[in-house]
Amino acid sequence: MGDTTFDSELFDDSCEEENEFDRALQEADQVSIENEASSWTQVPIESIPGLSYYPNRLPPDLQNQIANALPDSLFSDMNSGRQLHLYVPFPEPMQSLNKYLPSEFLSNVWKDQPAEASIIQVYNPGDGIIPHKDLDMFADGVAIYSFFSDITMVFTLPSQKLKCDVRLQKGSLVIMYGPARYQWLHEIPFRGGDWVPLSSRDELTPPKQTWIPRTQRFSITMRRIVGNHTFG
Ligand SMILES: O=C(O)CCC(=O)C(=O)O
Repeated sequence: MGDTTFDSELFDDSCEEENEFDRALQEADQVSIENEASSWTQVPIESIPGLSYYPNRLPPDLQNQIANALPDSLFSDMNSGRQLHLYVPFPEPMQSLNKYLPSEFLSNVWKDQPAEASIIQVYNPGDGIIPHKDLDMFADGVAIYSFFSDITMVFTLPSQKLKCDVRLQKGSLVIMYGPARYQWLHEIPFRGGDWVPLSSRDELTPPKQTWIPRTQRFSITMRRIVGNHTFG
């Protein structure tokens, strides 16, 4: 993909009006998160059946090879919500993503079959994806790899007002199947940054949080298609 270092040369962020706008946006994001959080119970990832998170899953070399194989136009920072849908056979560097899926997931959920469909999604700061369950045309088992930067994905169970924030780090993999795929919703809130807990010194002290502004991120979601699905 193209060199993203030129961004800072093109956009002079010393402009006071722009800074004020950014500050207002950030404050609005932070207030709305605080309001939302108050009425939901935050649960740990381990309490959601079928949800697993694997940090540092992809070697940095493979992350770069995959990013370099994708069209530059995907990574424009002037557009939001850019997507690319791919079906097998995937381009060469992406084929190896199957190798980094956990073997128990491959054997128990995908019955030793590789991914058939993938979607590449680019998120500029402020972008997100609404709360949803994946379409029924996709079989059980969804695997999402993260690239370039970290972002917070939120899992919710509205009937019980439960929520779980999962920080998806660059190079990580998140897997959902069973209840995590069919009962829980997942989303990426549309905002410019995320509150991230800092590790606390002991179990009694509640963790402090820090606001981390987002930078461009992309994800690759890998799925299988249900056996009886007809296209058209
Ligand atoms: O980009 C992501 O990490 C989430 C993608 C997603 O939720 C989806 O493709 O259904």
